[in-house]
Amino acid sequence: MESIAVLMTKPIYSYLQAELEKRFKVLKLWEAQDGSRFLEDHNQIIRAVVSDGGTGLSPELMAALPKLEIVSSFSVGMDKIDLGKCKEKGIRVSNTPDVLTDDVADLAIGLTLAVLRKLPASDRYVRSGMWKKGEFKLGTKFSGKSVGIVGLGRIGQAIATRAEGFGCKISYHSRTPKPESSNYTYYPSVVDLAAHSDGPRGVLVNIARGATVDEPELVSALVEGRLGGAGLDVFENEPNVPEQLIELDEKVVLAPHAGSGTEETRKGMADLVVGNLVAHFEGKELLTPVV
Ligand code: 8YV
Repeated sequence: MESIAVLMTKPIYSYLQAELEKRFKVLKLWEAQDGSRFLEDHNQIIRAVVSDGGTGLSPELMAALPKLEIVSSFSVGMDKIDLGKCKEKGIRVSNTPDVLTDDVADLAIGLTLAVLRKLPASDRYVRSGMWKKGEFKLGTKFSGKSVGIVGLGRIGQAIATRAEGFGCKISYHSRTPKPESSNYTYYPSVVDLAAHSDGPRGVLVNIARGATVDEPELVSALVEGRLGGAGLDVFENEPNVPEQLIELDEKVVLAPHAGSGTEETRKGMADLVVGNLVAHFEGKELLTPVV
C-alpha cells in the first residue's frame, strides 16, 4: 500500500499523519509552494483524501482529482462534503462516529456549567487576587433546570442522559419524535422548543456547527440581554471569532472547536480514518461508511 497516494490538505493531528505515513504515500498540500501546480502534478496518482470536519472536501478539490476513490474524514460531521456528488462520481466517504460521542456530550455539559457557574471568571477572580478584596458575583444553578436539545441523535441523546443526571427536565426538537425517548418532551419546531426553555436568563450552548446558529443575531441577543449567556465550541467562520463575543467575557465561554479534543478520542478517530482507508484499498467493507 506504500505506493498509494493519500492527500492531506492541512496538518490535522500528528498521530494520524504518522499512522498514515506508515502505510501510504502521504502528500501534504500545505507544504507545496504552489498548491494548484502541486495538484496538477499529482492528480493522476491521488486516490484518497483525508479531511476533517472544518475543511471537508471543496468542489474545486473534488474536480481537481479525477482518480479520487475515497474521502476518509476525521469527523462525524459531513456538512462540508457534497455527499450526493460523491455518490454520483462513485467516491466513497467515511467518517468517525461513536468514538467521539461521549467527549462532545461532556463538553456540552462542561460549557453549560462553565457559563452558569462562571468558571472562567472565578478562575480569573482567584488568580488576580480579587478574592481578598471583593465579593464574587453569584452564578446560576444548573441542577433541575429545563434543557432543550436540538437534534436527538447519538450526541444529543448522550447530552440528555448526562443532563438527566443533574435532575434536568429534557425537551428536544428533531425532524420526527423519537418513540424510544417518550420521557422527554418533543417540540415540532426549534421556536417552540426555545419558547419552552428558560427565556432571557437561558443559556445557548453550541457544540454542533457555527452555521447552525445565526451568529450576528446571537451577539445582538446577548448584548441586548435577550439571552442570558452562551457556551460556544463552534463558530461561523473558524478560527475567526466575532470581537463582540470575545469582549462578552462575563456571559460567554468560548472553546476552539474542541468537542472531540481528548487524547483518547482523537486517537480513536485517527484509527478509524486509517482503518477505513486500509479496508477500502484491501477491497473490504468500510468500517464506518457514509457513502
Ligand atoms: C473535529 C468535528 O473537531 O467530528 C466532527 O464533526 O467537527 C470534530 O470532531 C474536527 O474534525 C477536527 O479536525
